[in-house]
Amino acid sequence: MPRDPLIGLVGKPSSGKSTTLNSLTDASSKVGNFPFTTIDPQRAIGYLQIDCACSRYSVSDRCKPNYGACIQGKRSVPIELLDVAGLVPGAHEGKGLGNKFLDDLRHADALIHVVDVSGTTDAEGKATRGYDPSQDIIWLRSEIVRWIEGNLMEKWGSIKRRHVAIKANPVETLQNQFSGYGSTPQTVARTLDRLKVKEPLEYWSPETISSVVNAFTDEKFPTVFALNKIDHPDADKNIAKIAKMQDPQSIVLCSAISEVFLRKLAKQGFVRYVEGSEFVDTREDLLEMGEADGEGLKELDEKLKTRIENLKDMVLYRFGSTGVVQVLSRAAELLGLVPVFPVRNIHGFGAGAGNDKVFRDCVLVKKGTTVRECARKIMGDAPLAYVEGAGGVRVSEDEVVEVGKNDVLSFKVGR
Ligand SMILES: Nc1nc2c(ncn2[C@@H]2O[C@H](COP(=O)(O)OP(=O)(O)O)[C@@H](O)[C@H]2O)c(=O)[nH]1
Ligand SMILES: [Mg+2]
Repeated sequence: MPRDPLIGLVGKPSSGKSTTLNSLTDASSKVGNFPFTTIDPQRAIGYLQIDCACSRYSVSDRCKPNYGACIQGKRSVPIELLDVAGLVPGAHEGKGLGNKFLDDLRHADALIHVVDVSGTTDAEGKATRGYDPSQDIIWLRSEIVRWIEGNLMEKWGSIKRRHVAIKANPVETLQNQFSGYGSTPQTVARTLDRLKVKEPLEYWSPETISSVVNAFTDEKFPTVFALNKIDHPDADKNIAKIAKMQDPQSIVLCSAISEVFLRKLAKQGFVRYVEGSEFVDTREDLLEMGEADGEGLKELDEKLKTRIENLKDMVLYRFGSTGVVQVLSRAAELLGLVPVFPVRNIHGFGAGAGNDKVFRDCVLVKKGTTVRECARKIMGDAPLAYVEGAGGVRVSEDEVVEVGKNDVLSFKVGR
């Protein structure tokens, strides 16, 4: 049964992982309650913003998610996040309990590497100035690769002998070793396809093994770089350097602390703030524009006013938002997550008789997931009679779900 996707936050100490996690999970009351908001200190539920199926069928006014929220077709879907703290240079050799933290990483489907681009923390997270954060991207990646490679090389002799003795194929042999990282045979097959390795596994050189581990790391842990602390004056030059090294698709600029601050002010009634947007309005702003809503907001003292103005200048106006919501969306994009909407009634999209609320449920699955796998994930082992898609047409269980295709499904149980 496919698990729910899990996104891991990695980064050196003090890069802003916990702040980013809080900024993504401290959802305001409009998002409603999810039963596992805090699972343990390292795990939390974030909200991924997606386009809801309700807008496609013009029923947004009746869209009432069981979990998360949907406002005019923009839906916040709960997604699990994991704060993988404690990664420092040397972690793969056990430094700073690094092995334990790398172990946590096994469960993640994608990573958000939170990078402190202010240059005010060194590789170990200690306060400094002028540190080059592009180094963090290099060493952190290398810790993960060396950890996986080390685990593999420890047993390479016996892995090889077994491989030859049972005439296994390389996918089987590697999958045996990589299943502990949550790999599937498909992950391993894609890794080997990409490299086009020709030699039989028993003759692989250390260089070949290294490139296999590198390619596997790319397949198993697609990574978004959250360049955090863009509110800091030294951030620009560091961002420029990293932008030259990395695929632009993998980079998102953010200021986690700004998002936390704005959400807090909104909760306390000082500003009106649309989470993840560039719009922050104070009482003064609203009253000036003749919006009576302004009356509902509290007065700001000079200090708060200045802080908000600075935040607008340094972050919102320059970058368009605090960026944290995009960090999560980008990770979901890399993973190719598809929102699937199970409904009981395929014509009304509701939960059943006498219930006019629509699209109560939404589950996130990885790209390439079949209708059968969705059914198992949602219905468990209940025997499936048939599946209906939008318009009431029968859908084959072998079909793959995609955004806009086979993503609204009604599972009919029975023999
Ligand atoms: N200037 C600035 N500081 C930040 C930002 N995000 C986090 N910090 C600060 O960086 C420090 C470390 O943050 P924390 O989230 O605890 O880092 P962690 O060790 O990676 O979990 C704290 O003092 C935060 O207030 C940001 O966006 N801008
Ligand atoms: Mg932390």
